[in-house]
Amino acid sequence: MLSRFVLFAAILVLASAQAFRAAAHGPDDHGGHAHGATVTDGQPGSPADVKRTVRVLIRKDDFDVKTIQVRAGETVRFVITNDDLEPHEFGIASHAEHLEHRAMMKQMPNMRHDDPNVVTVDPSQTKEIVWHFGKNTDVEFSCDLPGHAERGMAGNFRVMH
Ligand SMILES: [Cu+2]
Repeated sequence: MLSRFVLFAAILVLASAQAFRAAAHGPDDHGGHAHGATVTDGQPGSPADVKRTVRVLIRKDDFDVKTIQVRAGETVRFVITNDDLEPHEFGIASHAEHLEHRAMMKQMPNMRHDDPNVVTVDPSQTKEIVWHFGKNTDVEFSCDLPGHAERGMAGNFRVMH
């Protein structure tokens, strides 16, 4: 029974991780994507293209910012520091992708991320994401650990054209 559960869990993680990671592939991959209209129109950025750094502080179950303004086509370095006493995530994705990722994290609450668009940040730790924004305005950041976004640990990117 145990091994069957582990196998099932592994398949679930693989399937979900692929779905979430699809967010990182950029506009060229949209054709094969199953999310419909809401797909993150962005991709991992190159550090050489970074002209702006945005610092995000996590304290007491929340981010210190609720809206981050970016320009379409801009590459931004996010430096995320966790001043809380428990781990949190900072992830960049469309609304639909975040919902999907939250459902996965409910099944696998201990799963950790060091992906191009989502990182797990331990207490007192700082991590970075370099992200190149596309033109799509449906881009949000949130902590998708169980219950966190639902309690308000989420915010929007305002993509300026
Ligand atoms: Cu959190």
